[in-house]
Amino acid sequence: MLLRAETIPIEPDPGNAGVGKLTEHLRCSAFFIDLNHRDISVSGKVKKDEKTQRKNLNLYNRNLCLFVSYPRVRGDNWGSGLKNMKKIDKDIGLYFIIDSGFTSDFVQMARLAIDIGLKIIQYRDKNADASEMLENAIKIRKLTEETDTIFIVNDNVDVAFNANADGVHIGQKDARYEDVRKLLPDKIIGVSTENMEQSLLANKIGADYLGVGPIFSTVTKPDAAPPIGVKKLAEIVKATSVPVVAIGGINLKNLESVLEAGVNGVAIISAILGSSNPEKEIKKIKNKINKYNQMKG
Ligand code: TZP
Ligand code: MG
Repeated sequence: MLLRAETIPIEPDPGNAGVGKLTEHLRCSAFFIDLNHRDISVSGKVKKDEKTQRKNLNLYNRNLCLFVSYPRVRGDNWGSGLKNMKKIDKDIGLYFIIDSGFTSDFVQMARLAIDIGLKIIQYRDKNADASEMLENAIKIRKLTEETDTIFIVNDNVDVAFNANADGVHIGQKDARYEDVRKLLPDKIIGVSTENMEQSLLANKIGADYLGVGPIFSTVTKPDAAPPIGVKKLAEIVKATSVPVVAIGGINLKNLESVLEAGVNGVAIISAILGSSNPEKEIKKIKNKINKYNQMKG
């Protein structure tokens, strides 16, 4: 299947970092599409050696911005996930983030999470370039495809699109929600928020869920905002209507205090991936959440 690619000049947009980043991602999308469909290449000829082709296309992408036509424009549902669309509900539980800062065993971790029956996993990779990310995301997609586990890609809209993930999670400095929604009309879009104001806005504009935090201090995200604590978290839960997933420094010890805030889910990285036995840790956290929910009726 081919996506139409047009060349348009890159216009630096200092006023809107989100859109700038999105443009970068879109360029990558076109790059992958070219690689996947050998009948397109920069010169119009099919290159035998993929390495050479990658190099040429990288060079090409540095000079040109490729604009990719998306499902609505194309009038079909490619990339929209319609075939096996998963929706997020209020009972999220443990939202496990498979983070490249802690593991490179993405597939193994995804398999663990699926076998344990987690509702959502996210692939977060601050080390890989978009091509590596896409390769990994496609592998995780394959695993999650026939299961009930929702698969979310962090940050990279193009990777989520091209891997046909169930959704994407964007932060305050990533592409803007409105732009992402246009590109991924039917997918789940989660938005990170750090305070009440951002949470109310994300809730209002239609985010499918909020990732609120950090709740406690965390070493996993060095550029995270100051921790907001569970009291502020509870206020945000009360003031918003979409599911709230708490994130940042959550572990078995403080888990109950986070659940007391009324959240729909808890996103965890280091308490699981930094432990000697991630499987055991996931099970313990899941059991604790289940017990809490049963107790609360
Ligand atoms: N966003 C806010 S805090 C955070 C992210 C991605 C890191 C969460 O990791 P951890 O190890 O569970 O504190
Ligand atoms: Mg982000």
